[in-house]
Amino acid sequence: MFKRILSTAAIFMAITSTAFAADGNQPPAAAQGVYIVAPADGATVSSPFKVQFGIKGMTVAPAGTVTEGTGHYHLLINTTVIPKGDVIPADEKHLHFGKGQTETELKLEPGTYKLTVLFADGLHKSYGDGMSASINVTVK
Ligand SMILES: [Cu+2]
Repeated sequence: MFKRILSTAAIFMAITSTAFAADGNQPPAAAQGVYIVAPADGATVSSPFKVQFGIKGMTVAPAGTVTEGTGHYHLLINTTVIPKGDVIPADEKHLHFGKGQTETELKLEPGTYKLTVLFADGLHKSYGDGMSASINVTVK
């Protein structure tokens, strides 16, 4: 009986320590990624508003030359991620920041939007899902 309680306690501790490790303000496990610094996911904003991008594990560089480990940001508005290796179109739903900009001022009509940052190489070829991140915002 006592032995059984002990092993239950050991399992419980193993579970809780795993939970702490996953949860405790540590950087995510992935070595590379992009994210939207601002606005926050779920935010309500007034147009125009500033969108700021962030990256880890790769470097921002102007478009034109292809250098491994570098690329530039794209902002996708209410649309899906371009598959890895495909060239990102340039239109009103796919904005390129080919000068290496890390933020932009966005002007949108009132409504709800899904904003996706997508990183791509110097020839605008998508790095795919793993180098993208989305938020939802409401423009009032
Ligand atoms: Cu581009």
